[in-house]
Amino acid sequence: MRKTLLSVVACLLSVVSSLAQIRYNQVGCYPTQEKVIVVEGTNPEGKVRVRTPKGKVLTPSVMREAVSPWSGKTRYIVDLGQLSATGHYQVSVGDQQCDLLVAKRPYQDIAKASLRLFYLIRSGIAIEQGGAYNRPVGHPDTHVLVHPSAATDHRPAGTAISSPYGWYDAGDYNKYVVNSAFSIGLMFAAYEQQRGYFNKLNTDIPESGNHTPDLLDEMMFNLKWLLTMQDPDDGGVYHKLTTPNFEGFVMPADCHQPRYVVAKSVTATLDFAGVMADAARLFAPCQKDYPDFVTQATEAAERAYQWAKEHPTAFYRQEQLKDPSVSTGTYGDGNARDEFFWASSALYRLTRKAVYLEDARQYQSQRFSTPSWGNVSALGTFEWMADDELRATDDGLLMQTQVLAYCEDAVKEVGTSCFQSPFGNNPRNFGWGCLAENCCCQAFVLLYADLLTGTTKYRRYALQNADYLLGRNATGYCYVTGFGDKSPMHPHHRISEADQVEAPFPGMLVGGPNPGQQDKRDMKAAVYPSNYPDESYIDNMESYASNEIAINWNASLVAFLCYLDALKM
Ligand code: 9MR
Repeated sequence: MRKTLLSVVACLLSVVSSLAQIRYNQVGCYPTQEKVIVVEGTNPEGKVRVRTPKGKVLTPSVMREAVSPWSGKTRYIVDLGQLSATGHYQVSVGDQQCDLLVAKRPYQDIAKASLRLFYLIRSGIAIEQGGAYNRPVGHPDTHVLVHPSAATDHRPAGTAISSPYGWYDAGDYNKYVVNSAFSIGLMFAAYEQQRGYFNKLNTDIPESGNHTPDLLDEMMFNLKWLLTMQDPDDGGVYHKLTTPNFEGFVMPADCHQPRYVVAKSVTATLDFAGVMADAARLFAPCQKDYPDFVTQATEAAERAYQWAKEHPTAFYRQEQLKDPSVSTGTYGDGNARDEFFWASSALYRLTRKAVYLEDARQYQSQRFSTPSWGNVSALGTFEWMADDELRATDDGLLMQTQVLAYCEDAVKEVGTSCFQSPFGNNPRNFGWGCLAENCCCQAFVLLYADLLTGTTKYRRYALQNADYLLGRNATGYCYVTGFGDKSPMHPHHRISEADQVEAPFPGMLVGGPNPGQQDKRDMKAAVYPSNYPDESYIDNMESYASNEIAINWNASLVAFLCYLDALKM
């Protein structure tokens, strides 16, 4: 009888413990970073064991519980303690185990991979330094047609122009000015506050041996393309370079649809002006490698801005395009105030012309918001924060207060959150591209705020978002390809799907949980496993709304992870 009871209890215990799931940062932690795991499924009190690299066994307790406001699931938050010696820690809860790495530079490899990804997605050249990911040239874009929506007397519809290079935007093969300019702008903002770090960062690209930092070389590959998107006759900038419809899942060299430049837009033109002004300023020390660029970029930026002033309501309206109609990404935006703010601020920093300062003052925002392709006002604020003269003005001081108010608001729910992180506590945190636009960008701003004010106040919270991103979350995914023990294998990324390599390109951040599920009706086989905001994710190549990759998302990953790696704490 006793034996039977014992075996029933043992059996029950094993069921309970096998339900326990450990959510943890699968990439690694700094020695002085907080080491928290989250256990789901069963209360692990008394069952958590940590074997240190020296073989000592620790028995940490549950710090608190939190119930998910939308799924009702209970999460147990366990602080493992300091664990400050470097090495591998074996953490177990019942029969579940994981390996937590503590290292001096835990984010070094993943930070580098996040930037190197941009090399792998270069268009118009053969990839020859990509190892298993080498591929022949595709999309030369030396014969791109002017779409009727972009026609002028000088360039009637059907005129062929050359518009090579640049990065592919995302899972698709098109090149979009709004997103390209934003991505570079964000990485420039990161670069400006951490030049020492970036000047040493080597991403093994063809330009690594020149005199320019690799980050700037990589940006130049896309800037060269951006310059071709400006109409030389009037200074306006085409909204995008695109095929009429998305290509199939084939390699670049196998794509043969005609490519077009389509309508000029005020948002693309202002983003172009902002990023060219930044580039003209930041490439000034790189004349050896890029002798004519500063003059060219300065002129291009000023002309673009002028065009935008003359066409303030030229918003991109894809539904109006015909002969052919176009169904690819829109990057549509009906408000250009934030783009005016960024572009005029960047142009003022470059030229010190009063007219740009007047405009920047007029267009500045009332509050700081997370940088995104659709709202670039943060990039304008970063211009003010990085410029000694602007930062010290009344407006500059006000903007600094707004950044700090944003940070305070971001961290206020950490103590009651399910995953001990600023990101992920509100259903609105989740959506298309949320891991970049909300998680990484928020963390980047927290680290940026520390640099700005000379404190270390917010780094703890930024690191918590890293924990979330890299595995301490509701799905248990480390959302960056090639890192962690459970990471996306089937991103919505044409090259990764069509090449003969099983693993996707490393260093790609997927969009992440998206309860909007806008792709649901297009998915033939895949089915979302859950409708809960933070679990609405599927690692399937059909899922463009939760599992795509994109340059703006990887730009936020670069900004965030490189700052983390630069902390060296
Ligand atoms: O990142 C964009 C997201 O904010 C939008 O909600 C979504 C739908 O318009 O489009 C996303 O951008 C896509 C672009 O339009 C085309 N290339 C792939 C991009 C990532 O999904």
